[in-house]
Amino acid sequence: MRLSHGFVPTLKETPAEAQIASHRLMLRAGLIRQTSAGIYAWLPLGLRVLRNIERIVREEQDRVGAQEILMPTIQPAELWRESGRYDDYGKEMLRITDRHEREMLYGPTNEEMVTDLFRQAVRSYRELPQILYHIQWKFRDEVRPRFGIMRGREFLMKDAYSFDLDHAGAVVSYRKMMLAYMRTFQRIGLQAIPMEADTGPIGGDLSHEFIILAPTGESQVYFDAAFEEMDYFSAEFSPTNPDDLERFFKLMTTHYAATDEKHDTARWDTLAADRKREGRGIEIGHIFYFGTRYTKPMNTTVTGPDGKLVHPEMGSYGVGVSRLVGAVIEASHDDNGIIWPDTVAPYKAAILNLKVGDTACDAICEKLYAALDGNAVYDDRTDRAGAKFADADLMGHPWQIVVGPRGAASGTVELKRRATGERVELSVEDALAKMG
Ligand code: P5A
Repeated sequence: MRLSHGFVPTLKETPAEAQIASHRLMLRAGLIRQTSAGIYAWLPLGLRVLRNIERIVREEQDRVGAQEILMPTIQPAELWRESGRYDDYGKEMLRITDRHEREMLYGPTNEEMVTDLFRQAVRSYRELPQILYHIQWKFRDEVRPRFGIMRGREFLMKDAYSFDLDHAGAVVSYRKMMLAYMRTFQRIGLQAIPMEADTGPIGGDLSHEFIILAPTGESQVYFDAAFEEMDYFSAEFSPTNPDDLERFFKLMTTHYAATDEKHDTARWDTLAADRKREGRGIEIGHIFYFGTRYTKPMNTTVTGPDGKLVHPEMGSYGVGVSRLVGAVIEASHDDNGIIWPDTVAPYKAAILNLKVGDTACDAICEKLYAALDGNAVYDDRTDRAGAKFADADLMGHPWQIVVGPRGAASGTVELKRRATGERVELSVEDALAKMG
């Protein structure tokens, strides 16, 4: 992207409505714009980050054997009457009436719809387990949308749904998803802790929230210091090996970790004072096991091994894909702007031409831009150098390549790593090689 013609409306001033760093920086770096309360348009830089996160989420879902589908955003009220949630869901549900006076709604989640798809297609226990997921926009008419895309009304969620013959099978699916989630978060550069959590309007009796610590987080959380010391690599556990799954689940759930609603003061008090940690956290994912909560009322059965009809056991598993963009920024920024982890950065590098119009500067910049093959932002604007440095830091690309007239004359550029501030003077070729 050439910044002179890029759609990147950066802001010099801090927007008054933004209370937390990620919201402030997303507006200032031109990633998003609000279009209604709690509803946002994604601009080119923001959308590239969203797509990168989505891709990682998708790869890790596929790796544990989940199958991608795409369900619509608009759902018939009828399905929600069957499960009994239509009236319970209250004002958070955006209800719509079509021209034939049919009651519809903009989906806040898809348990009912996926159960309906399943019951039409699956007949026998031999076809189980099934894990289906999609990445789709949701709408929840939140009372207090705030913090930008962190608590929006329209937001992008990855939601997966598992169907198993019995409790033992459902537990395996639950563990697979926990593993997929921890792998996803590690790849995005986030240290998440699975915490025992409430099931709320989804229902069920086993649930974990995935929390990253941040002073601006909306939940109060309590956990054992063991989570700070854990040194494991989630990719070493195989999702198809039951022993690995069990070992991983134990590792994640043996030590105390709970959100406010599930906090058990009696258990907490058995922990030594110097092992207690508490703070604020951001919920980036939430998984649920709820057995036959939907398959029973929705009359969903398969034939079991003995020929009798059984209600499959379900779980559902959500990741806030759009919320993750904000969460990454909360976890990785400084006073000057965003510091994107390599895996989700909108572009790998920013090329800063300090003297647009200078033959040597222009030639080197064009060469770098071509070599980076669509993975660089080229600041070819005629602004002063100070403004370019500030914008590059604000946008947070992992590398900055500074091309000034003095270096250009001798064929060198300055390569800066955004995360460390480290700078080195290198030839064009060496700079490209160093970025890998
Ligand atoms: C699980 C998948 C569910 O809806 N049904 C399908 C279950 N769970 S949940 O906890 O309610 O949501 C899952 C994740 O979505 C994100 N999220 C939000 N992100 C932005 N703005 C919101 N208003 C919002 N509400 C939920 C969270 O990351 C949550 O963990």
